[in-house]
Amino acid sequence: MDSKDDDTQKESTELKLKNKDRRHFMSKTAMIGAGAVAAPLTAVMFSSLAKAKSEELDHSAMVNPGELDEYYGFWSGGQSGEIRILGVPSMRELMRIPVFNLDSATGWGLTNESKRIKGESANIMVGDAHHPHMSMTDGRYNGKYIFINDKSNSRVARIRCDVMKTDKIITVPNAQAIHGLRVQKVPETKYVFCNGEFEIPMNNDGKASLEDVSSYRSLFNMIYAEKMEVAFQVMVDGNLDNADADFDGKYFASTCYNSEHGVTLGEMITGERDHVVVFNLERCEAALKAGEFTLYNGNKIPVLDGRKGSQLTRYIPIAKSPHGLNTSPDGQYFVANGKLSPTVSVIAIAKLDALFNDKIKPRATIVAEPELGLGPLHTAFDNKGNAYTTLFIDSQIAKWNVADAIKAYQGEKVNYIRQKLDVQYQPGHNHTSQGETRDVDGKWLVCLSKFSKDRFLPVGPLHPENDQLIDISGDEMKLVHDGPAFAEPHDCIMVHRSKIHPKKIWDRNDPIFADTVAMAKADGVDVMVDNKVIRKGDQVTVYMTSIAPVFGLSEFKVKLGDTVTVVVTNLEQVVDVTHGFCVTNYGVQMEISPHETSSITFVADKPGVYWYYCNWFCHALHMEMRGRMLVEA
Ligand code: CUK
Ligand code: CUA
Repeated sequence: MDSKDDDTQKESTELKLKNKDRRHFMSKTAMIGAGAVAAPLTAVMFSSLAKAKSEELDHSAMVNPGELDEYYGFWSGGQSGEIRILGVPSMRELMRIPVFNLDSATGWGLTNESKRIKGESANIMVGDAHHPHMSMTDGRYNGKYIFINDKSNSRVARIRCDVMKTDKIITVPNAQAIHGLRVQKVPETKYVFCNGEFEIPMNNDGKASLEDVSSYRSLFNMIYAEKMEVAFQVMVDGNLDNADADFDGKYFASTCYNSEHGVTLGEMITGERDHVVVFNLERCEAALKAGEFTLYNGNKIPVLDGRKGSQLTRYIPIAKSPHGLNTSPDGQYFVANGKLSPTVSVIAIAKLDALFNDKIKPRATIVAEPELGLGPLHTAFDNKGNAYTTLFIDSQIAKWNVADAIKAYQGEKVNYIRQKLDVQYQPGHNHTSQGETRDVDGKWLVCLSKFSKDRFLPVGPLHPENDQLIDISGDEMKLVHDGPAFAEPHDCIMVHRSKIHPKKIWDRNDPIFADTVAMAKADGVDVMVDNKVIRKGDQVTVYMTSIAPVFGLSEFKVKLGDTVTVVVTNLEQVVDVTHGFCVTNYGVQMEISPHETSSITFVADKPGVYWYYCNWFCHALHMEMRGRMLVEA
């Protein structure tokens, strides 16, 4: 052995020792105080900061210019509050869908159409979007809607996939911090369900004791997917985190931490065990019918009692502070990810009937508890019986075989770990192509890494995240692409392009701008033809058409203090010719795509001449596509 090998040998021994230490104190987390745990955990996370070798790119993932990707990727935009559409495998960003955020490019949050959709939360311009999931029929994506949560303002939004625009946003009452969100898979997405993560007093009206933690509750929320109304809520013990549904239309499961009802970090991690809570849909619907619910906070949403001992739920004890919950696409298992424990817990869905009929104990539903590494957060699946679990602290993805993990749990000597792949760095979610559906195809795995550290040119103290594409079609996982991403994709899905059929231009009867068109009609205006200014007192509505390179009106006159609504209809039938409407120095800006009508309302609070112009490049005479708003003092 030469000296270099010697060094390598020494290094790896040191690494092993270090790993042993790490595992040691991880196993003690339950016993040490929170401060003592948190600091060393941070140190461990960054112990692997040494620059990883750059990798040779495997060009099989290459999508040539002009070629189309095989999958649509829908990425949550985290704190940016939006959704992004990526092409996979190229990882090219195709579009952004503003959802909870204010969007300068499209005027989302400013236009009357978007304000109507945002409803009661129209004045909120921020969001924390985590979990985008597509509606399903018979356990397969149906291309209709994407649903996504807003943790920061307790909202759920729906995106219409025919136009790739948000069409409904609701605030979930009685709950705070809507986090885990999924859809009913079978027979179809009648319900979208989501967790109110933070527990709050029931009623949260400030009248009862605010300090009495025993009155705090976290709710599981069932929302009608078509109506986008809360159908009912289920009160639980503990804090619900992530959830998923079975492939039978019977059970929903959610990880649940803080069974201690703690309100500080220390209090939240004192217990040894937390739970997976399983919800029985049939029993919940029966309780609802029988009127076995309570109303809170003066609203009409029925709240069922699913606390420990309830017939609506079962609490399956697992290692404390679990995080992700994922259903295997063969419909057999719920996999709960340990986070603080190096294990994941595999629950056999086939045993849940017996559990609900009290034939077996909760722990008897667990058929495997493989030890995978440090910080398991989320698990994805291929079509060959393998699972892929992100290890946040180890900065790895562990590929493991579910059947072998079950054998090992029964005492057989089998190695269920197939491979561990280093990822860069600290992965949160991962997701396989169509991996949450019956159409799972075992081709691609995306790993959403929370830290990029040294992977890209430095851009200041705030770093991008790193979305990594991994080829899982062979026996070995192969990293094929790093993609920096702005704040902060928590989760994504990959949908085969055959499932989605977006419109090329707007349908004139689209409900998103139907109210605006109806308003015009009431004013005697046909928005496809007329260019008119209508005054009612100090309310002025300006109707104009747009076709490159002119607006239907080259000027309009208002008085200082008027409330002005500008309605622009894009008459283009040519694909991709989008116009903008923008009033200089007025903060007024919006997009109008072919055959769309958009409107925006503002107060003419500055006298003088203000040019309005088209801010989407549309024509050789785009710069000349403008007019004057004359504001009389
Ligand atoms: S959570 Cu972010 S890494 Cu909101 Cu799905 Cu796990
Ligand atoms: Cu119209 Cu630029």
